[in-house]
Amino acid sequence: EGAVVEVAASPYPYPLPVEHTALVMIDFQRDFMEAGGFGETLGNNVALLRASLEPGARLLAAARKAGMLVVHTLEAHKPDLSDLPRSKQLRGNLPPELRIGAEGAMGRILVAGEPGNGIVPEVAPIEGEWQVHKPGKGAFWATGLHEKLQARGITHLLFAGVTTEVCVQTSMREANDRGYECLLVTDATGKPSAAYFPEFKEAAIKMIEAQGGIVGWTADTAAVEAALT
Ligand code: C5J
Repeated sequence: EGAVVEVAASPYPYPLPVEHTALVMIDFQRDFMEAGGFGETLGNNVALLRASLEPGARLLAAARKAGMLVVHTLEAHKPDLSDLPRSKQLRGNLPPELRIGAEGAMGRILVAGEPGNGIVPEVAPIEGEWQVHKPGKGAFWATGLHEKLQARGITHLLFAGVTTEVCVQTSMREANDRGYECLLVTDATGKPSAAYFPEFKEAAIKMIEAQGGIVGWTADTAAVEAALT
């Protein structure tokens, strides 16, 4: 039931049932996009991700206008770090003062409620949009997100956010295995020249589309906007 529009996508057109589709904005957090956060402590050039913000904001506006459900995820640990596996805490071989939970330039690194853990203003959530704290890279592990989407009748997911090669790709693969029809919005995850690892991003897009869309579809923001208007 309800309107179904078609997005010009790869590897073939993507039917988008507006009332049964959610936009999932992955981890547009200061911890990944600004200096002094988790992304930078891992040695990344966080400025490279900022190209995702303009298309991300346009996509958000288009989804809101169409009345679609919007879900924002945050990679965020509880202040007592009870949801932080030891393996994740120690990964990277960083000194204790740079690990998750340590005090950084924007508060405790990757801890819920700290300034650095918040979503950047360009794509900030508004009243009524879901905010999902996730302890892992994927949005479906230990979050209850699948059950909530099922209860809401959501069958289709559009993915934007950072980083394509880690949290976006993990979440999309988790969703694909749970039966969702997934579409990666390529420029709203940073243009190919704007990822922590541009070559990983290009490869991620190819992996998704390959074999007849084995993980789902890809399209740019303009294609989604055109379908929704
Ligand atoms: C990472 C993320 N890269 N949001 N997190 O650790 O992609």
